[in-house]
Amino acid sequence: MNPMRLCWSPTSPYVRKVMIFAHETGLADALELLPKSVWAADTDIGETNPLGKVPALVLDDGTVIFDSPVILDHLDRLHGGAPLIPASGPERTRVLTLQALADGVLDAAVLCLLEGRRPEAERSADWVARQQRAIARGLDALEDAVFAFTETPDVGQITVMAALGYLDFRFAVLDWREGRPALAAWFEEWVKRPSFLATLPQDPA
Ligand SMILES: N[C@@H](CCC(=O)N[C@@H](CS)C(=O)NCC(=O)O)C(=O)O
Repeated sequence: MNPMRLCWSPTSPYVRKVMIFAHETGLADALELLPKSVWAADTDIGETNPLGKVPALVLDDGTVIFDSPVILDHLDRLHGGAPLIPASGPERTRVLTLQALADGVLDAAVLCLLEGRRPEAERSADWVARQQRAIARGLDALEDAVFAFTETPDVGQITVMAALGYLDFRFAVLDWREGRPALAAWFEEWVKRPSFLATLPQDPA
């Protein structure tokens, strides 16, 4: 059987989310990593993912799946442990909404990062402020959501790990912990997990 191949980058928080999931479920060794520089002018990522984004997962039969929620849904059916996406009911909806919330915080943070990479004259302070408001509201909603977090990881909490890890990596200046003590206390414990430590982002040299 061919291994699954993951279009990967060392700094993408969505890739990290997939890798945290893989470590938590014992699937990390089942993934062959294909490094992709999605922002390079000559990137070939579009030959695998028509949207030109990582992560994308090439299955053993050559089928390509994306984006990260779909990849996690697929991987959740491949490991032998308890599912990290609840099968049904309100708990499934809560966990998937938590994933969407943390993904949305990430989307806004990535938009801020990209705006900062545009030539100065083309940058919009209003656009950045709009994204920063979305990040702040998303974090406030996460602070309110912590009471329902469980002792074991699920796709929602894994996405929160990736999102908060990304804010620390790229936006330490936002000081997201300020005014969000429950979220900060939760994260302080969860950064100790081997899955988090094994997937720390690194800017390429
Ligand atoms: N919704 C997607 C987002 C993926 C995404 O935006 N990846 C970024 C890297 S952090 C990317 O490859 N961007 C390239 C581009 O937008 O052209 C997911 O959850 O997988």
